[in-house]
Amino acid sequence: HTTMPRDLAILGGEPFFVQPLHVGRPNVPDERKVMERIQQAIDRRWLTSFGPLVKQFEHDLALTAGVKHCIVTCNASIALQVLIRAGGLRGEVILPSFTFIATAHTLLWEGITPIFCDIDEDTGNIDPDHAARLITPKTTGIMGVHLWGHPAPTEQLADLAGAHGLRLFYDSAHAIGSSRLGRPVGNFGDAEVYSFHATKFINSFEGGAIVTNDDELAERVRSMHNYGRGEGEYVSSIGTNAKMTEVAAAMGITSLENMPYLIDVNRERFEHYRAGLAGVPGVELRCPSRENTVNHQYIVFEVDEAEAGLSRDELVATLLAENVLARTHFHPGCHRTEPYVHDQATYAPLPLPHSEALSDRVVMLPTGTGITLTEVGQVCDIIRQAVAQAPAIRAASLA
Ligand code: T4K
Repeated sequence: HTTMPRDLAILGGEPFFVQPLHVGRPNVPDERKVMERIQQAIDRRWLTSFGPLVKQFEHDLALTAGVKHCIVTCNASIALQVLIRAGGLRGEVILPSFTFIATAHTLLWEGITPIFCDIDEDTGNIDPDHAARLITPKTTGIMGVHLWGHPAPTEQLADLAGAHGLRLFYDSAHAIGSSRLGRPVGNFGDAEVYSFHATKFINSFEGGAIVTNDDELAERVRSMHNYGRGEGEYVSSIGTNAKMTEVAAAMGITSLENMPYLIDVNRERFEHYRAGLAGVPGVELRCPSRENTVNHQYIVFEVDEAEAGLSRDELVATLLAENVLARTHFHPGCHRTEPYVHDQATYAPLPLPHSEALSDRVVMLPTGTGITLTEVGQVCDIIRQAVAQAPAIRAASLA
């Protein structure tokens, strides 16, 4: 790599990067195509409510995932709320604590008690054996999460849900383009929800989608995301406004056209990080398990404090000082976050040692088109140098 020997910024040097490197810097597809599509929408005077771009985006997504129905929405949080209602969830729903807070909040927002489950530390995903121990007479469903785009143990979860007559949904906000045992995400459980927030590798500025192979559920979702209306003015149920705009769909369609290229970009950066971090004591890049093919939209490594000589937080502070805006998703876990932290007996009736341990070790690094391969190498060099100078960094952070 090109990094010259220098003082780390945390030890008094200049930040290596002048411009900050963000986790979640948007991938922007062919701008000309996006603008053309937006111009067409304006020319048509059809800006939202099931316009041609929204219909095309739904069609393209369904085709990509090989799924029967797709309903796009204004974001994934509202999509989860609509799905929770349309799917008839109530009482208690089991979900991993180690996820973005939206997975839990959307349940609570709908008057459901989220019950936090532990994870398998190797995969970061929900542990079905632990989930089984959380089932009570009030349980109506399981909300799995394909964490960081790595598909959850879908076979065991399907068995568990089937054995107890539970609904099985997936928060697939991270996982479009990933697959498990050759089956694309979008086809698991009763329905799945994608996110197209600007920080996701496929984005529509803001946006989400519910995908399902269940005809009846799709019809209810479609109605509820449009104020509970059916054909014409007929209202069949409670509903909300979760519709996507044509501008968002223009970005979404163009972004989705780019997905194979973006997965290559992500994979290339992942391989570069893997090579660059190889052999750094106490630093381990998280890799997909054998069953899964992943979109690599998140680069996550773990810090073993004893081996690295630095805590996760000391290493993050070192990176931030260099203008590498590393994140610690999803520290500290939903059960240790407001409002759940105040009533752990209700929300986390069993201890969650694996979620707590992993959430204290993870660091998320920049990837996608927002970082070059040279910069990836430089970020790795900073991490290597930080571990080599761990005693000095520790002394500086104690001073
Ligand atoms: N379920 C899961 C498992 C999720 O992870 C999420 C969302 C959801 C459900 C809900 O999906 P949505 O309702 O959002 O569709 C972000 C995102 O807002 C959120 O979508 C995402 N997950 C979550 C993990 O992260 P922030 O607050 O950390 O992102 P933000 O806006 O601070 O941006 C991160 C970095 O990216 C910053 O350093 C700045 C940079 N950035 C950001 C934006 C928006 C840019 O350079 N340009 C931009 O346009 O939450």
